[in-house]
Order: sequence, then C-alpha cells, then structure tokens
Amino acid sequence: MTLKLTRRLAIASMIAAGTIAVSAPAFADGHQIQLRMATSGSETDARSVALAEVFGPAVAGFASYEPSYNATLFDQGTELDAISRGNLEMSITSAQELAQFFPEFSIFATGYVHQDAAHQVRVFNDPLMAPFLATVEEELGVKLLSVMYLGQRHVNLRQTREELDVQTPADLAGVNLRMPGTDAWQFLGAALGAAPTPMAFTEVYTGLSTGAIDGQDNPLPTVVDRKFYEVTNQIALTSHLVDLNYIAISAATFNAMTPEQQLTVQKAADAAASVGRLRQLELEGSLIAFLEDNGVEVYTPDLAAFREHVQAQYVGSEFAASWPEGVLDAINALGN
Ligand code: KDO
Repeated sequence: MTLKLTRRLAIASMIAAGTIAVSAPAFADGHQIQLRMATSGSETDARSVALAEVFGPAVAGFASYEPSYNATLFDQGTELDAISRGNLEMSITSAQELAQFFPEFSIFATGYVHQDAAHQVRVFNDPLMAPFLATVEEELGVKLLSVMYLGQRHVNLRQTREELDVQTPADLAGVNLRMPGTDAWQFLGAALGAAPTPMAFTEVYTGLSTGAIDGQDNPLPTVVDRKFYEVTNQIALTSHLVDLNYIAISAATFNAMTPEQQLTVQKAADAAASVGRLRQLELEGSLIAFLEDNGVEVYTPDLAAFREHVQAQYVGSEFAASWPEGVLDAINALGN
C-alpha cells in the first residue's frame, strides 16, 4: 500500500510542478478536438461498439473520436498514466486500475458488492461518488464521465468438470487462475480460493491454449468475444464480481471545451454507457446455449459458499482499511 500511496503523491506533485500536462489540448477552442481512446478490449466488445456507434457520432460536430483496441496503443493498465501525462484523451478504465492510485476505489472492485447493472448505475449517480470523482480529477487529471457495465465475472477453466467440479472455494485450491495484473484483482483471485496469476488480457487466449494458466475469469460475452471457449471446457457461474468500467477522459481536454461541448460529451458518454449496458445484458442472457453447443459445461456452484468466503477475506484486509467510513453501507443501501 505504501508504494501506491507514494505513487499517488508523486502524481499530485508532478501535476503541481507542471511536469504532467494539464494545459489545453492543441485542437481546442473551435478547432477539431482529438479524442484518442485506448482500450485492451476488442473492436467487437459491446463497450467498444457502443462508444464507436453512439459516442463518436454524437461528438462528431466538434471532436474526432479515435479508438484503438487490443492494447495496441497502450498496454493494459497504463492508460490512466497516459491520460495524466497528456499522451491520451480517453480510456475505458476499471476500479481496479484506479485503486492502484487511490486504494479506496477497491471498494468498487470487491467481490459480491455490486448486485447488478442497475445497482452500479445507482451507486455511480449517488452523492457517495462525489469525493471519489473529485480525487481522480484533482490528483490524476482524469474525469470519470459514466459507468459502463462489463458483466458478471465467472470462473472459466481448461479442466473438464469430470477433472474438477467447482462447488466451493476449496475446489479452486492450487488452480492457476489468470487475473488482470493489479493488486485488487490478485486479491480477488485469492479470495475465490484460487492461486491467482497476473497476465495481460491480450495474452489470455494463448495462456489458456498452451496451459500456462488453468483458467481465467470474465463475463460470458468476453468469453465468446475473445473465443476463450475454444480453449476451455467449463464455466462455474460464480458471479463473483458484477464488473464495471468507467468512461474516462482527460480533465484538461474536457475543461478546455465550451460548456455546450462538455454537455454533449457528457450526454454522449451516458448514452453510450446505456446502449452498451443493454447490449451486454442481452448477450449475458443468451450466450449459455452457444457455449454449451461449443462443448463448454456451464453450471452454478454453491454461491453462498463463494460469497461467504470472498466477503470474509476482505474483512480486516488492507483494502477494507482504505474504504471511507460508511460507504459500504451506503452502497448496500442502494441495492435491491
Ligand atoms: C480483463 O483483463 O480480464 C478485463 O476484463 C478487465 C477489465 O477491467 C477490462 O479492462 C477488460 O479486461 C478489457 O477492457 C478487455 O475486455
């Protein structure tokens, strides 16, 4: 934790000292504004599609939306730094990545906290978010415009169910489960009972096909979009994280826009998030049959056992210690 807090202070002092670009972008004020967006997601991912089809056209009158996919422009997890330094304008970022700078964001990356997509939206729009948003904007120069739904994450393994029937966290003991490469993700993997291994998203397919990893966790639409079903045999529907991403934009770029442009950008982000959310929910509801047709066994383990075990790991953890008082209760109060 000390390392991350130091990094946070370093960024704040770099902004204060002017080492990090917080000046107006080159194309502002009546000229075309360049909005380069970097993600490790694919072009066909529902979030990418929603941004390209809804956000891009909505801002086209004054800004050029320029997406790059599959981590071709920036490695997964380096996008926030890139925005901070003025090398990138937008990304689809995660609470886990934000927790690298601001540990309190781990509350939104904790297993079994968000209940569903609607709960995520209520949480994001609640006054409880204000201090979180202000911190990211003031200390990192990044504005979080809207919340996107990534979906319910499940455990997806190479082993057949005959080889490994996952009912409780104890069944995952020794399973080499790929989780994205930040502390909050690794903690969640261990909380599930597995042996978590960090690996970039773009390497997961190869990792699964060579056996470098036993499995990975992602929502069903991602398993299908990235063809992980070709190199895995089972999915235990653990629903351990109702996952989200934030549409992030450079505060310097946003603040250099006219109030009308800012309003258009905000509305465009909300509209894209909403379209992407509906599409992702639709996919989640329809993909089990496709996966089964492709030889993947999909089943529900003992969810109470997973929930209890995961929640117990967070109690007294360094992550829980960083959560502002009362926020978990406020999030729970916004649930169903
Ligand atoms: C992943 O690496 O497993 C993950 O699903 C983590 C998310 O936060 C998000 O970054 C996502 O990858 C990418 O957008 C690729 O879909």
